[in-house]
Amino acid sequence: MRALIEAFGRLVEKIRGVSHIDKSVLAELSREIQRALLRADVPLDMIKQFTDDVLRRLREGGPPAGIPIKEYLLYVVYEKLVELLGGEFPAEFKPARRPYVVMLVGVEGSGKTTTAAKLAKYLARRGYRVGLVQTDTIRPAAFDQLKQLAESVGVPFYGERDSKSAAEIALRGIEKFRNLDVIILDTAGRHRSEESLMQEIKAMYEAVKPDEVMLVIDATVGKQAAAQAEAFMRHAPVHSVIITKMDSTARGGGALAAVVKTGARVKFVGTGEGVDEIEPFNPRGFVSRLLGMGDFETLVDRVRAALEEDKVLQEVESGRFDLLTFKRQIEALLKLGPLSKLIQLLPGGLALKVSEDRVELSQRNLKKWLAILSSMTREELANPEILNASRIRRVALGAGVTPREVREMLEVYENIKRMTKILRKRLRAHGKLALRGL
Ligand SMILES: Nc1nc2c(ncn2[C@@H]2O[C@H](COP(=O)(O)OP(=O)(O)OP(=O)(O)O)[C@@H](O)[C@H]2O)c(=O)[nH]1
Ligand SMILES: [Mg+2]
Repeated sequence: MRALIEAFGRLVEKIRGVSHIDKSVLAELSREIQRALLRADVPLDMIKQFTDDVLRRLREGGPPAGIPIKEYLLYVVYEKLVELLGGEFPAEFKPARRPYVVMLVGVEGSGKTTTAAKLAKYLARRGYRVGLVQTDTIRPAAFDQLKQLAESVGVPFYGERDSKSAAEIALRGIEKFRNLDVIILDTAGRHRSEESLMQEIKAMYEAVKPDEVMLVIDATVGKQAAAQAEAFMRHAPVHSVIITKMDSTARGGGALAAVVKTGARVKFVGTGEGVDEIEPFNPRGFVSRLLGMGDFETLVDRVRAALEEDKVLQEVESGRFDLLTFKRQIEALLKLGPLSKLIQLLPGGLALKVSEDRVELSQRNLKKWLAILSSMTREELANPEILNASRIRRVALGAGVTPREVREMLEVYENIKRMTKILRKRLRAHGKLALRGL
């Protein structure tokens, strides 16, 4: 993981040093991105796709006004990395019924037994009553290993030292723990062959019908994780994946990306040998750490708000400016602070006129307007002219303001709308921040 952070750290440094964008800067960045992803052992086709995507994003449009080019580059790389690792999803573990049976599967030494104990502790801490069942009848030490781990994390254990059938042990374990919330089944990883391992897993799956099959994959296999996941998927459904040993390799990123590509969902990552070293996997958090920035969310929010503003400007430019546009503009303004481009672009005289109308673009006013706009229907937002006295009363009531305040806001909107003609001319003169043609 440290080597991975270093590789991405170099990329971030390079981006921070960028002062302008041209072909050679893009080529250099793209090489640095490829180096970092190769280091992480991301599959080659994914690397190619990734850099193509990033470059396309940059060519499609430069940074929105007000956002320095390097911040925009960081934003694009960050967003694309999050996407590569599965996008935005909450990695929640929610036992849908009781008892909820989790079956851990994986090749020999991937970390199943350790992970079973980690998961048990993680869930017990969150108030679930958890039981651990050892079904590994092949490795002689497996029984004691999990029994001791269960004791150390303080959850009940079930196992049968001399039994031969894994499925039968599992069923008796589930019966014994039927009053608990979550039952975690550990399985054998050592087998004569991959085929016999898969056959046992298949047989056990069919006998036990667990609620969730979790595949445990060692991060050091890197992009091979995809083939491993697919092999298991051919024999039993894989509902979720845990990637272990993230602490001990630079290849964890590649393992994650490769697994995501198979369509499986990574729910947890293991980050050490200790029973506490497990965490829910969350692409945003992971990428923030990778890029070594704690405050990424603010950067992302700022760039998103600025992009939104650009979109509003485009709508103004194309002559569309209804209350929906106005509402989105206010939302963007609230994120960006009061120095909006829209206001900056207002012809001086008109800006003055706006303030003469007692229109103060204070945060307080913006919030009030947002409340007013939020109590309008979509129809009203798209067709402001239908807002008659009774509709205005209803909107005022919904927003907790007076009808007069609603009318004031509508006046401001009308004013700005009237200005859009002039604004459109200005925008054309302003030019577009095009990176097209690179
Ligand atoms: N550094 C590190 N080591 C881990 C992690 N998870 C497991 N290990 C180590 O990996 C080794 C194998 O772990 P086990 O839990 O016994 O693996 P297993 O899949 O149960 O192995 P078999 O039952 O033989 O198939 C042990 O030395 C663990 O301490 C992790 O997240 N980080
Ligand atoms: Mg084991």
